[in-house]
Amino acid sequence: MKENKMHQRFQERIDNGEIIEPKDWMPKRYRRQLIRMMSQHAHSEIVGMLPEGNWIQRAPSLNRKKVLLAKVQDEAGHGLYLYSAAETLGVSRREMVEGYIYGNAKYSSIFNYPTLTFADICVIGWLVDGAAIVNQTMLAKSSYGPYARAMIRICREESFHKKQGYEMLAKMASGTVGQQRMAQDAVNRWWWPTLMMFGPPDDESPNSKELIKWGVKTKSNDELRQSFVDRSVMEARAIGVDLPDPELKYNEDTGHWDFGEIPWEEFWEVIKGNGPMNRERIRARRKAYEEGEWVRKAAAEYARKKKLNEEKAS
Ligand code: FAQ
Repeated sequence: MKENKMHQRFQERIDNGEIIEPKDWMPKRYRRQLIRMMSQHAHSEIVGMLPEGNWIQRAPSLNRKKVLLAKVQDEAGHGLYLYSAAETLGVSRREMVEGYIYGNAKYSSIFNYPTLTFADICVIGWLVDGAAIVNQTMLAKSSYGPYARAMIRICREESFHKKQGYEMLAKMASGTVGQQRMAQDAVNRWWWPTLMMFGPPDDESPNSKELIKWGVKTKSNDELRQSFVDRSVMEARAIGVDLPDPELKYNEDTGHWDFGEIPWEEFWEVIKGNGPMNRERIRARRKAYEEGEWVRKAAAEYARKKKLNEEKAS
């Protein structure tokens, strides 16, 4: 079949809601876009362990410590499913990992902010996992089978993460005056960076049009951001914290909450590598990667010997 016929057939499959599997024909650009997006997503899960990991030893009780430890382990698992899903597109894990550790592949801007108090851990669960769920629920319907399937389990776990963060924040927001201040301060610092997680505004998002045409994304960055703002307003009110935006106002005509201007300059600086924690995050990941080289070598050698023994025995 000629190349343009194959493109046409591929688009028909997408438009009919068919799921694309690894061995199916796909345009080179579809494959490249998925590798970019899925690997960025995987890196985000792994780098995302750092701000929370910072508080495991300082969690205020044994129970809080156990929950946080389990959450951070879940994020590692998400990174691994996503790397495995991306490998089905013919890229190696080493290539992907080295792409952000030594190259300029991206990971989510949100993980370049510091966690200053334990309230930040509560807010990450509520807002950051909450935003991730809004985005990932959409991706669970993505046209690429391995990505969509990975999202189903990830969303279930993120949903638990969100609830535990919200519950902890609710407790803090109804605690002593000092605790209430700590909770509000964390909300003030994380609110705008969380809105940036959804990506630039639609008219400045070069990838959205193509990703939507191919059913990888089914909603735009702004649509998802709006849906997150709408649900967060109610959740904030219910536990008595304020969202730091004087322009938040319910719009009777649209049925949505209007919000103020996002500080986009800050977003572009963070994704260029100039956020408060970018350098430290990369330094930490590079150190872990280099210190783990012997483990990867030992695993490869073990696999080689095992295969050799199996061949001898057969
Ligand atoms: N950070 O054209 P668009 C989590 C880049 S998981 C950094 O709009 P697209 C779990 C974008 O890559 C969080 N870079 O791009 C957790 C592109 O640059 P490129 C991660 C960003 O792909 C919770 C350029 O800007 N989730 O939190 C960001 O259509 C708690 C132009 O942008 C995912 O990765 C950003 N925020 O839409 C873990 C979900 N936004 O690559 C631990 C999958 C944009 O052309 C603790 N990804 N850029 O050089 C997506 O849904 C999409 O890729 C978007 C961006 C929405 C992130």
